[in-house]
Order: sequence, then structure tokens, then C-alpha cells
Amino acid sequence: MTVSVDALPAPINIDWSRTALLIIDMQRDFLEPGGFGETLGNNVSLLAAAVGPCRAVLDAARAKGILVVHTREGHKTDLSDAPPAKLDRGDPALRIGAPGPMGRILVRGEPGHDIIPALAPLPLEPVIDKPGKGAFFATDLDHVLRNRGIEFLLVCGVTTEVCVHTTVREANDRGYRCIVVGDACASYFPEFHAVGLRMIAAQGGIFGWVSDSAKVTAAMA
Ligand code: C5J
Repeated sequence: MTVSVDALPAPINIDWSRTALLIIDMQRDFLEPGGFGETLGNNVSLLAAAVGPCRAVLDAARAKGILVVHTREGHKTDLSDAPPAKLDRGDPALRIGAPGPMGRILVRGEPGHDIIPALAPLPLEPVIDKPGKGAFFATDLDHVLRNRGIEFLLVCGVTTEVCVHTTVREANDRGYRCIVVGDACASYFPEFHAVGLRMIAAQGGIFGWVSDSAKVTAAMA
């Protein structure tokens, strides 16, 4: 059975049994002071706005039995999965792998790599560790979704124009119907967030649909 969800560029009929909630990179490294986001010169407090809406969609998805998949951007401890082009940027003391207040920056297993406590995964929820911006690059996300018969992706997380956008573009090319939950995403650059959402829904939904947490949770109720 499908339900209509109010969205741009037009409402979309969603089958919840073929839907996954994909929460992108809601990690301490991006949202808390002292992590990767701050080392790049960003005001990390700008991402806090997405936490409440993300939590609302997460609670509704769990209550409805919808598959929840979390992603984390980060690298192996030996950094062998990090291309030099990604490592060689910025002040060497603040680069990926350097020690910081939440452990080595953007390295798996360090406190900064963890998902923030408010959105912590439950034991059976898949967590996809990804070395890149897109969640399909060098991961088994496509297998995880296809094995569950997933066709629709509700997408939340950070940052809108970087890892959310890259993942939505990858998913769109693989045939998934992406509904980006706009207020459950955030950016260090509010103007990029706004334009990033517009880009998804423009041209008849060139990359997917854009809705918000109130509309999505109402449709799930
Ligand atoms: C960034 C991300 N912004 N998760 N990563 O470097 O968007």
C-alpha cells in the first residue's frame, strides 16, 4: 500500500515496506567542537538545527518498522583508504589522522567518529562506514538496500551539499527514489543548504524530492 507524501516538486506515493531511512554522517566529528568540521574552519553549531527533525523522523521510522541505515565518514587507522588528495589539505596539525580533543580526526574507532548520542544506532540497524562523501562509494550499501527490496530512501543528515548531495546523486543514478527531509539536513553554509535542496527538486525532481520532517512523520502516522 502506498501513501502520498507532500513534497517538491510534487507529492510522491511511498510504499513504506520498500523504504529505508538513511541518516548521513551525524557524527561528533561534524557536529561537535574539536572535530573534523571545526578543523576546516566551520561553525559547527550550525548543524544542531538538524538534530531534532532527524530524531523525529528516526523515532517515527522505528515505530513503523522501517529499515534505518546510518552512515559514518571516516578512515582506517592506517589511513590506507584515504587518498593523498584528501589527506594533503590544510594545516598538517589539523589534518585527517592528526590527534584532536575527540581522538584522531576522522578515524574509525575514535570518539569523534561516533554518531552523536541523540541519534545512536540500535544494535540491529546497519551502520555503513564510508571513506568518501557518497555512501555508495567503496561500501556495501547498495547490497544492504537491494537485499531488503528497498526502492525509496528518506534521506537526512549532514552536510546538505556535500555528503547528503553526493549520496542522493549516487542513489538516483542507481534507481532509488530519494526523498530528502530538508529540515533534517544542515550545512555550515545556510545558503548552500537552501540551494542544495532546490537543486534536488528542480527540473521536475532531477535528483529526487524534498519534503520536511513534519510532512514525513505525518504521512508515517
Ligand atoms: C563533509 C560530510 N562535509 N559528511 N562531510 O566533509 O558532508
